[in-house]
Amino acid sequence: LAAKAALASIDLSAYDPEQSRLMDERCILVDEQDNAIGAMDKKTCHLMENINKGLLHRAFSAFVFRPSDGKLLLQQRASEKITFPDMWTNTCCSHPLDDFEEEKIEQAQLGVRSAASRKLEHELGIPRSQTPIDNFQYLTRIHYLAPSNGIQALNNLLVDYILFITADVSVAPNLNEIRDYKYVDKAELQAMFDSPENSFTPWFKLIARDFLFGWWDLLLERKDANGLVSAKSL
Ligand code: DMA
Repeated sequence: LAAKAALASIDLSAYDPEQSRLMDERCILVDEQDNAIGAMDKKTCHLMENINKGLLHRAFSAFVFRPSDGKLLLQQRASEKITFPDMWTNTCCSHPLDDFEEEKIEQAQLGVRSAASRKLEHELGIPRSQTPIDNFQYLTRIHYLAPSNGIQALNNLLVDYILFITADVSVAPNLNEIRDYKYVDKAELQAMFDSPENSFTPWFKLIARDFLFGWWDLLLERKDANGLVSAKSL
C-alpha cells in the first residue's frame, strides 16, 4: 500500500514518453553494505519518501578516456531527461538492471561492467565491441544522495560504482538521452567548472572534487607509443 501511494504521488505523463517508459526499468535494491535485497522500478526508487526510508539502489558512473591524448569524454544530458536535464556529466551513468541476469552478477563487478557497456551503446551509440567488459577498471564504490533539480521528488540514493575505460570509440548520440558531448583535458574541464553558464550533475561534481583528477593523473602517466595504456593498469 505504501508503495502504491508513493507511485500515485507523482505523475510523469507530462514528461517525455520514452523517458517515462524507462522509469519502469527495475533497479537492484541494496543495503548499506551493497548486498542485493530485491528489485524495484526506477521511479519508485527515486521517490523522496522511499529514499527517506533508506531505499538504496545500485548504479555506475563510467568514464571513457581517449587513448591518443588522454581526454575524457563528457556528455550533456538531454532536455527530455526527467532527472538532471541539460547538465554536463561524465561519459555515462545508469543502473545495472534486475531485468538482465548478467547485470546481477557481483563477482568481479561483472554486472555493473555489463550495464556500463549496454548504456554506453544506448546513450552514446558506442558499439559494445568497443567497450569490452574486461577493459573497465573498477576504482571504488561511493554512497550518496543526489537531489534532483528536475522533479523535486525524484532523487537518487545510490551505491555508485566508478568505472574507467581507455578506448577509441565512435559516438552516435541518442538525442533522447544526450544533447551534446565533448572531449576535455583537465584544464578544459576546470574551465568548464569555472564558467557560470555550465551546470553539472551533483555526482560528477563530487567525483571530480574527490577522486577524478588524481586518478586521471595516474592514467596520464601510463603511456606508451600508442598513447594511454589500458585503465586496467591503474
Ligand atoms: C543515474 O544516472 C546514475 C547515477 C550514478 C546518478 P541516470 O539518471 O543517467 O540513469 P538513467 O538515465 O538510466 O535513469
